Amino acid sequence: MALDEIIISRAIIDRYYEKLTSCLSSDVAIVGGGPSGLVAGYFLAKAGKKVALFERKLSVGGGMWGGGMLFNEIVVQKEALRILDVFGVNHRPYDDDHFTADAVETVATITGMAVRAGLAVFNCISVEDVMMHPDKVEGLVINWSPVEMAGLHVDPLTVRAKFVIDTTGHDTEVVKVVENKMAGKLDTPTGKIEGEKSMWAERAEADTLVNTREIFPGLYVAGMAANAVAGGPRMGPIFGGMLLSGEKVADELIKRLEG
Ligand code: 48H
Repeated sequence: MALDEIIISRAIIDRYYEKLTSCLSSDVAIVGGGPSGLVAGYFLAKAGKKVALFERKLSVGGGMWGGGMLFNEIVVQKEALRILDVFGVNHRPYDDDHFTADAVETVATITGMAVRAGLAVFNCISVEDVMMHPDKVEGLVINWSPVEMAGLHVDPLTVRAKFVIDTTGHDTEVVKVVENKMAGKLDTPTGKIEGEKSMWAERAEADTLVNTREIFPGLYVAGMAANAVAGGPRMGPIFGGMLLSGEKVADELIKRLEG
């Protein structure tokens, strides 16, 4: 065995460079590695699409790790169990309508399978803007999260994508950028972000699926962001809607890419 510190460094730099340069142009760029983004990434990658996911934090998983109020169990409704089954995540019934799964197992398993399917995950990178060629979102403007956190004046880099998905959760960060720069042009009743409403789990879960769609040419919303943009309610720590939303946006984009 002959381990060399410089080869270790070179191996990391080369491999990362390979991964990043191969994603300078992709079919789909996903912003936010919560449950909806990870599930969307899995199904797109599984279908053979080139797909990159950018996550601001060091770890993906978004709001799923903490279950409800840090009790790390999640609730999933019957309709979404088939998605847990795709990943082989264990679940058990609590009553006829509510099922539970371990939050840590769920995030770790979905993440592992998504990366193995071909999803390129870039953690610790924040999306700060979009690339837009006339009136269509065509990519993302990215920078290291620590640069953003330190408030350093460092110019970003840009990646191109045929479609972008905003899965940034409650904050709808990508849609906010588009709203600010293309006043009144979102596909919502007011042309703006309608804003998330208070808790109503059953309604919110149904709305999440309906609201998962293209909100501006080239820009889709999924997960919690879909409801926040459309003015739907929040749902609390039930995650079936997030999983189904990730599947729906992937299905729609696979059709668009192949159509
Ligand atoms: C890079 C970014 C940026 C950025 C944010 O919040 P998430 O878990 O998203 P969803 O929609 O998949 O799941 C929502 C769920 O976790 C939740 O909050 C629920 C069900 N709430 C109900 C309720 O009533 O409260 O993940 C979003 C991810 C996070 O990891 C962020 O760090 C990341 O997006 N992110 N990544 N660039 N600009 N903004």
